[in-house]
Amino acid sequence: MAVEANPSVKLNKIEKVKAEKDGLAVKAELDQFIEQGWENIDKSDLELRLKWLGVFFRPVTPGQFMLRLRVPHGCLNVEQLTALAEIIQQYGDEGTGDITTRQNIQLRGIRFEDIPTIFKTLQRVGLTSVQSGMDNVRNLTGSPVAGVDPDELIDTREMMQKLQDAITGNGEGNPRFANLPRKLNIAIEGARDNSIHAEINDIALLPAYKDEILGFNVVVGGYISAQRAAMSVPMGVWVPAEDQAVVDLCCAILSVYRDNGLTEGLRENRAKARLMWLVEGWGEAKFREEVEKELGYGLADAAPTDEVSQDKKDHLGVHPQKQAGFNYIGLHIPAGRLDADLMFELARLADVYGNGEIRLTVEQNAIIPFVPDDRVEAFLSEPLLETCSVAPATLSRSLVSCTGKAYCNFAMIDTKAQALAVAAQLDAELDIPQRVRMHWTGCPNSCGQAQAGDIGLMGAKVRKDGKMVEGVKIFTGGQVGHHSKLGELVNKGVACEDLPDLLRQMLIDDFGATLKPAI
Ligand code: SRM
Ligand code: SF4
Repeated sequence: MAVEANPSVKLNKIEKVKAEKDGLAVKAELDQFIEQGWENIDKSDLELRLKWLGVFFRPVTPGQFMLRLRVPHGCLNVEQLTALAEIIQQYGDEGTGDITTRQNIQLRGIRFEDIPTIFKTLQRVGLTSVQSGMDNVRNLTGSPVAGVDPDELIDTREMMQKLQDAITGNGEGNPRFANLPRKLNIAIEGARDNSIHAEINDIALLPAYKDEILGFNVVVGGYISAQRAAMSVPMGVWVPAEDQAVVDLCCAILSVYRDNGLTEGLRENRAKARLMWLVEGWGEAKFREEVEKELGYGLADAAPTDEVSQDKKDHLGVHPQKQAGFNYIGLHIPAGRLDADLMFELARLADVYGNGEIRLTVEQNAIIPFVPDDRVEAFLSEPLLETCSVAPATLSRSLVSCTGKAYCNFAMIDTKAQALAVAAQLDAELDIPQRVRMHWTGCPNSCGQAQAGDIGLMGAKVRKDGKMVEGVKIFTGGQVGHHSKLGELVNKGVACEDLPDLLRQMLIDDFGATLKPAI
């Protein structure tokens, strides 16, 4: 949906690109682009508009594109995971996948000319990559153990699929919500442990009882960016746990955000364009009023408390399900990195031991549900578990890392490789008596959510011995789950080569770690 020109507003660069031609317009031009060759297509189409289809040109690996899917709730089935593995298999060593911090999948190594065929494959297995980048609603996150968690309050999977369908036009692309002032993140939590970091989503629904009816309290405006990290604030409303009510509310918020982006100045400055700026600019009362106007009816006041009462689970290991006799088993995927063989093997385990489902988590791990009690032992002796452990060492277990230098041109460090190496070294040296969630992110955009970690590491250039070298800024104190809070910057720059020593001391001083006896 094009934004009408208003001569009194100075549109930012990206808004001008969108005003010239809608992002989704490239869908109809794909065949022509392929005929031309990616090297010859317009820069705005190549680097920006193709992201509306989930196709990302990577300046670090020109000619090898990244495809960002949508995996609402992180729920995949065997057929889907196998299809994704087959897609990257054809690219040999260049073909990799990542589980993202929004429990989603990105595929890499993709050749431009293969995209139409890949889109057909995605359609065949019920997946889409549409509207997964730029000024769109990103992958919708929810509890990765929905439907199997014994403590669950609301199974939000169907609701989430309906919401994705409404936003994306059943996966075909929906101009109605394809030109927001900026990206927008939505999370819907049906469990008690806030497994999806509600507080850093632009819109988040948290389970809450109102007059003994189960529904959600709504919080809005959470986000992280290079300029600012903000916790969400209460919208002051409650919505019943009914699919249509939730879809209508989210769509109304999106419409209000979209339609007021111009008049409220959001479309002028991209650094001040996330939903929070509208909520703060208007105040919560007016924001609610505008959303109610859009809906055409009033919303109920928020319930006094929500039902988030548990520490955040990491879901690794074997856990009994609400269905007697069955277990969900969480596997650690080192730094979320997948290759075709690993994906085939995960799919096989889900097929042979489970009910064919694979779930992804925002910690970039995988869960296989519905493993019967009498199959758990056999499952645990599968060779894949040597790589994807159910009980990794403390630091490796809770590691989260963004893409980093290998593929992302914003990155100042090679996050995934360093994160794994540092965790392995310190796990070998220390006994650490408690969970320590280390979040690595390659630049201030903070895709790896440094502010959510017990320890957050953000790529930076730092000065050492008179030279600029690769380093990190350090955050501490991030809390997730019940009592969530953002971490704070405590060290403005340490060289990567000095990091293991510094982290070892931090773990000893602040997390009760002790040195393992030398063997
Ligand atoms: Fe992100 C931009 C990767 C989650 C904040 N993010 C990018 C780009 C697209 C930059 C680019 O064009 O190269 C990165 C693509 C690199 C690549 O090749 O993979 C990128 N972001 C990622 C992923 C893949 C990190 C990961 O390894 O998991 C995550 C994909 C999620 C998904 O499936 O959709 C990812 N990004 C996040 C999160 C975490 C979250 O959503 O919980 C954040 C912080 C939360 C938020 O957005 O409020 C995040 N990414 C950003 C920002 C800063 C946004 C802002 O308002 O300024 C950018 C830059 C931008 O949008 O201008 C960015
Ligand atoms: Fe790239 Fe920076 Fe995001 Fe990491 S945090 S994926 S380096 S944009």
